[in-house]
Amino acid sequence: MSKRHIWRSLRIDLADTEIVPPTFTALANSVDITAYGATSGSGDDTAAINAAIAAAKSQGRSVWIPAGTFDLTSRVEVAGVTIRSAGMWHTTVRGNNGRGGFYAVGGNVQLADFTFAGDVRYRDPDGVVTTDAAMEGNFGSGSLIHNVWVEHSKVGLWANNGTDGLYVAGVRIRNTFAYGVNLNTASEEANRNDPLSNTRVEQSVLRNTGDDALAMWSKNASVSNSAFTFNTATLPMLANTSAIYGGNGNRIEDNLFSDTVYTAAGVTVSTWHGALPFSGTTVVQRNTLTRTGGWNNDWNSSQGAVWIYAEGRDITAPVLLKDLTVTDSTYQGLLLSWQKTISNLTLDHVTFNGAGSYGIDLNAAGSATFTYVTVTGAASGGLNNPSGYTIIRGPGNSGF
Ligand SMILES: [Ca+2]
Repeated sequence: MSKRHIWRSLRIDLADTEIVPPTFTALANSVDITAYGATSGSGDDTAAINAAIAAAKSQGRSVWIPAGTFDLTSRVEVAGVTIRSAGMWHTTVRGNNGRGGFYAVGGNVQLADFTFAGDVRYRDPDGVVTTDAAMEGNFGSGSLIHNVWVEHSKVGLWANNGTDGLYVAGVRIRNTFAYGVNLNTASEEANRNDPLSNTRVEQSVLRNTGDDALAMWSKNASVSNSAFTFNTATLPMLANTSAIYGGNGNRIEDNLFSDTVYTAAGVTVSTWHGALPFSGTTVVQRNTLTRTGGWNNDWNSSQGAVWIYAEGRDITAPVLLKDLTVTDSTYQGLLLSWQKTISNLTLDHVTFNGAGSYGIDLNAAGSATFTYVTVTGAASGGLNNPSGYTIIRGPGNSGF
């Protein structure tokens, strides 16, 4: 999409401004895609970019995408290659007819300093793939994605089985039709049992995603030792600003989450979606949640700003909720659901300021420890505990 927006309507809801940096210069000794037939502007550049990647790999060089606009009509496979560009304001790689993107098939993939501008205008039906993620695949060790701007793709980053040691920073993902980032093991391919490990997404901004802005999903194998840190996620049109479905020792830390819309929480920790069991300690700390939570028409029920949802399996491995500020939640501040056991849950220094229903709503079996947890301004009251959930009260609690 155009990077300069002109509003002709009478009201502006949001404007982003920033100082556009100058174009970066090509890395020394890199392979320029224009030397392999890519041309800025019209014309499919998929073959040229593939040729440049092949040449770069054979020569031990990196790929350079200069300032300009280049077109993909299908996914480009990447492994063992660095692709750098003139900057997200200067180099645009466009998708066409819903297709195009970068598909990792191994380690040492570096993608940097460009915009991926898809033209996706609808969400794929379940089980039917007619559109591509901007970035997808198994990003093996040594992989790095930085300063990439994604618009109008199916998904921003779908990193799956085999991804290990991927570091993502400085990415902005907006206006996708499904996830912003999903670190998952849901591959149906031969690597479906490979785990995903040691991956971190930070200092990134996600807005108006069509599903979870930031998700980890342990489907066929464990997602472990991975983290979402120092990100800002707002306005997912569906689902959560962040979610962890199963997995081992993952973390959501130091993020700003706000303004969820539908079937949504600010942070979800759940065994939903066929997730494998939790193991290790799942940590959610130092996050700020503002106006999160949402309504689910399918269930005719609400979802809390912080939502621990034991669906397919109990959640009995430790979950730590610490140093959270949860403000003006649409429904509950904290919701535990539904009917299975949630134990080894700890809340430490969690503040619930304002909630559209209960501050704390407990609909599960099990027990949790509450220390320095405060509830104020909850419309329906500080606590609802119809399930007789065991509250272990430490010091410093109030309002529930
Ligand atoms: Ca072209």
